[in-house]
Amino acid sequence: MKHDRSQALFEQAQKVIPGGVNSPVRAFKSVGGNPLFIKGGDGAYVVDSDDNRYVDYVGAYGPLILGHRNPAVLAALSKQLEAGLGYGATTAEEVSIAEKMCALVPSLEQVRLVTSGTEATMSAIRLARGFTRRDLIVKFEGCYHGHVDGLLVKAGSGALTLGEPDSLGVPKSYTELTHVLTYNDSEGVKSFFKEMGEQVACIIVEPVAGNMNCVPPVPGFLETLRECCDESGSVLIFDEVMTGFRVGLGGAQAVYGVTPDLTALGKVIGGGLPVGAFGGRKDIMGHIAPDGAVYQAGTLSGSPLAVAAGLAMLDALTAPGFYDELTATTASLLSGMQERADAAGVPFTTNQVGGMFGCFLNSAEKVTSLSEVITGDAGAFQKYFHVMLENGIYLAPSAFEAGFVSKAHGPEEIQHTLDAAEKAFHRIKQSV
Ligand code: KE4
Repeated sequence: MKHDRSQALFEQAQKVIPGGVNSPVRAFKSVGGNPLFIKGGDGAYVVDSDDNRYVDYVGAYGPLILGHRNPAVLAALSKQLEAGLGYGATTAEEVSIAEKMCALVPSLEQVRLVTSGTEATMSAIRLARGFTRRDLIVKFEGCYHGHVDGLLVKAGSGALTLGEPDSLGVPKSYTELTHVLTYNDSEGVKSFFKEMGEQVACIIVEPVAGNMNCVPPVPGFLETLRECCDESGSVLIFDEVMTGFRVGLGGAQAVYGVTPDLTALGKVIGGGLPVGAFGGRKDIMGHIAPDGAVYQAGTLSGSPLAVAAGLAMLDALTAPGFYDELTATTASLLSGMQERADAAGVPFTTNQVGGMFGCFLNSAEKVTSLSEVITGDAGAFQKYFHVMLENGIYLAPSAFEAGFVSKAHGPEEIQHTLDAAEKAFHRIKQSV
C-alpha cells in the first residue's frame, strides 16, 4: 500500500498542529510509522488520502455503531440543516433525546447534554462534590475519563499509549484529591473505603474498561462499588462515554444490573458529532445550575445537529435484535481470530462485551487487570497492527484501545479480517 499523500499531509500538519494530530492517540507513536489521513468512510470502511480502503474497527473510537454515513443519520442531519445549525436556546429535539435517554438508561431521571465526554465526566465530578460537600474522588488505574485535570492520574488511552499516564501542567493539589485504586480489586476498594469512605465524594469508573484495551468487570466488582458508596454516602459515577449504547441498549449498568447515581455518556449518542451527556438521580441533578448551586454550562450544548444525529441513532438502536446481532458478529470475529492465533502458535486472548472487544498478544487465560494488559508483547502488537493495516484492516494504533464492530460489519468484512489476521499471526511467529 502507498501512503505518500498521508506522509505529505503529516509533514504539513506538524508545522501547524502539535504532533500533527488533534488527539495524541492518532499519532501512531506506540506502533511506529506515520498516521493515516482519512478522507472518508462508508459503512464498515474508511478510505485514506491515498485511496486505500480498510475495514474499520476504530469507528471514531466508538460513536459509529451504525457504520459510516448511515442513511438514517444522514437524512436526519440534512433535514436539520434546512432548519438551522444552532441557536443558543433550547429546542424541542433536546427534550426528545433527553426523554429517550431517560427511558433507556436505568440510572437517568434527568440528563444534561454537553459537547464531549471530558465535559460530561468533569461536570459529573463537580456535581458529586457539590452534592456531598466532599473533595476526595476515587478512580482506577488504566481508566481514562477524558483530559480532566484531576483525572489525569494513572490514566489510560492516549496517556497510557504515550507512556505518560500522568500529565504535566496538573497542579499537585489537584491530584492529591484523587485516589487511584486497582481495577477489579474489590478487596482493595473495601479496605480503602473502610478507612476513607466518609471523605469520598465519588467513585468514577468505566464499568467496562475500554482505555486499557477492553477489560470487563469481574463478578462482584461493580456490586462492591455500589455497596461502598451506599455505606459511605459517596456518589457512584459510571463513565459510560464508551460503553453507553455500545455494550447494550441500557449500557453496562443494564448489562451488569448495577445502577450508578450518575452516568457520563458520549460517542454513540452523537453518531459521530460532538456530544456528551451526564445525568442520574433527580435529587442530585437538582443541584445543577440554574436550579442549584453547582455551575455547569456550554455554548454548543445540545447542538441541533448532534441531537438530530443522536435521535436517529437511538431509533436505530431500539430495533429488535440490534444488539444480539452486533454481539454475534463480534463473537464470530473473535473466535475466528483465536482459532488462527492458536493454529499459528501465537499467544493471544480476547475480551468482548456486546459490540466492544479487546485483543491481547499475551497468554493470560482472560485479561482482567492493567498489570496483565501491560505484559502484552509490544513488539508483536506493532507487527500485528501493521500487517493488519497493510492487508486492509484499520485498528486503533495502540495496544491500549478497545475495538468496535458496527451494524455495517458483515460476513465479508469478518472474513477479510480473519484472512489478514492469519497473515499477521504467521508474521509474528516467523519473527519469534
Ligand atoms: P472525549 O472528551 O474524548 O469526547 O471523551 C473522553 C472519554 C471519557 N470517558 C471514556 C470512557 C472515554 O473512552 C473517553 C474518550 N475515549 C478515547 C478513546 N479511548 C478518545 C480517543 C482520543 O482521545 O482521541
